[in-house]
Amino acid sequence: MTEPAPSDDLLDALIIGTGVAGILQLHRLREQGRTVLAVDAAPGVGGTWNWNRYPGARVDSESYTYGYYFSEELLADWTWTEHFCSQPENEAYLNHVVDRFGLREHIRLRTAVTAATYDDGTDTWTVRFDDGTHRRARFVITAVGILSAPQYPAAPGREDFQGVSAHTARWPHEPVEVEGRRVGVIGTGSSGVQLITAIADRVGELTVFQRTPNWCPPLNNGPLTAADMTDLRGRYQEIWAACQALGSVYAAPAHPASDLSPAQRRTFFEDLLDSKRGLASLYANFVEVMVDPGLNREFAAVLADRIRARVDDPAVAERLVPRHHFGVKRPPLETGYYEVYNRDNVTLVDLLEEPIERITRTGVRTAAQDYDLDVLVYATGFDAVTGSFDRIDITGARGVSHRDVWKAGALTHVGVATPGFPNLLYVGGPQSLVGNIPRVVEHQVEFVSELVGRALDDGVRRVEVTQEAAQAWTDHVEEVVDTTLYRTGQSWMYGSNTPGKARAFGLYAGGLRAYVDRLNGIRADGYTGFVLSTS
Ligand code: NA7
Repeated sequence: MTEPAPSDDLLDALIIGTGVAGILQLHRLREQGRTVLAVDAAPGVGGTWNWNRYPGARVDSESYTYGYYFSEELLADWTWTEHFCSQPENEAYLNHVVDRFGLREHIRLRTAVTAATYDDGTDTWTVRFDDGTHRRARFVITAVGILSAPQYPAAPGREDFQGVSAHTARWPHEPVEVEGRRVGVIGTGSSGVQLITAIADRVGELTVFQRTPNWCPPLNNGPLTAADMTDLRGRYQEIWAACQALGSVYAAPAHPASDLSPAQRRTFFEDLLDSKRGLASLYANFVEVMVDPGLNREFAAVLADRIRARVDDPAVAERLVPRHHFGVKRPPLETGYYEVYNRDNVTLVDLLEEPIERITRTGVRTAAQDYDLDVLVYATGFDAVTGSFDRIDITGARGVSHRDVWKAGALTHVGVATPGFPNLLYVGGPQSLVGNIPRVVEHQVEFVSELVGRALDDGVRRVEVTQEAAQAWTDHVEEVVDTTLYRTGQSWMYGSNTPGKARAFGLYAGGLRAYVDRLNGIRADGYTGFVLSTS
């Protein structure tokens, strides 16, 4: 008898993606002794932290709230060097986790999934790769990320440009030479803000093409000493527990904003920006800031004053002051960003005044003029939330197309599965937390691992969610966000940055505790909204 070819071995699970979510999912299923393969298109593990290797890339949640918490030994032996670690440090950490837990032999890199098709007859998935091979699996678990399908401007001529060009989310492994060169950057989201700050003093000329200015609170990063790490290690459980409300170490004030006078509130806001770190401007702020337009304007006015104080040219400062409510677009966090615009070698081009007409052989043509460049960087973000799913041909039961089912926006039961796609489960996907992704992912991975483990042990052939359950969660996601100012925004969270995309909120604004309570309730009630079939 001949051995079956490896591609014919039926895996218990195939995981798409080896970022923060995929690595943890792989580890949990390996702990159960399952046959699992994780595949990734990238040349290395790390997902976001492999692809986004542009100068200045770093986390905007504290390193110690962004790492894994599943292993005491891992917490004890890893040392973070900064409050907000850089991309190389985070990539090294994720590689360390993969090696420490023996996961690398279960990972296939440089392997893009092109299609995944469910077979109703055998209740298995066939997953096809870009090298022409395939694998079959009982379960497919996507860990593809909600910010991983890079998006370029629709302006024509991108292929005409004769200089060097790169997208921040597909940054080359070999260095991109910017020293002394004329560099253009399109986009001023988190990636643009980080990159612009990192390269401004190295380039010859820097032209920043800004469409929408965003509110950028200070990151307030700093080094972590050996003593800091000893302190953190002693408080890891406390830190983890604090993160269970919002995914952050910060908590909103217990009293309402109206308890303070306007002058006291000003002092509170100034202190928030000066003495706290990272996304404290969202999480340690009054909850009403994301609900009450007046209070939001009050806080934004403090940020606006700071921009005007830091940027020498008043006309440039005005272009950098946003008009939308603070926080409805995810705020980039900055360290010296605004001072960049005081440099002689930096020009801010306001695309609201002079939109891009096309990319040319020599650079960027706007409605006003041609900008000649040696290097053109696209910091233009992602086809967010559903984009990385849409780039795979996923076909479920009875030939249903995943892309079609999500045409009007994601439709999931608690962000974990979609009706019509048995044995397809998501971690780190749509309709889960706004905020610190690893903190929600760990709960999803536990939920999915238990569900898959139970199905495999109990002879369950199909795990599906009902249309009613998915519609109810999707309605709930919209109801919750409609109580906040997010609804006033144009952001990737709504898909507004992708031309032609239906407007639907892709995350869950109800907080981590409410989300986890929902997951726990579903599990405790025997998987409400799921149908587990043994025949
Ligand atoms: P973002 O936050 O989506 O930012 C993309 C930026 O690129 C933003 O300033 C966009 O302006 C701009 N953009 C996008 N398309 C165009 C076109 N066609 N022309 C001009 N400018 C454009 O992506 P990032 O990578 O910076 O950050 C993503 C997330 O990663 C971030 O939220 C954090 O959670 C971490 P717009 O605002 O759409 O007018």
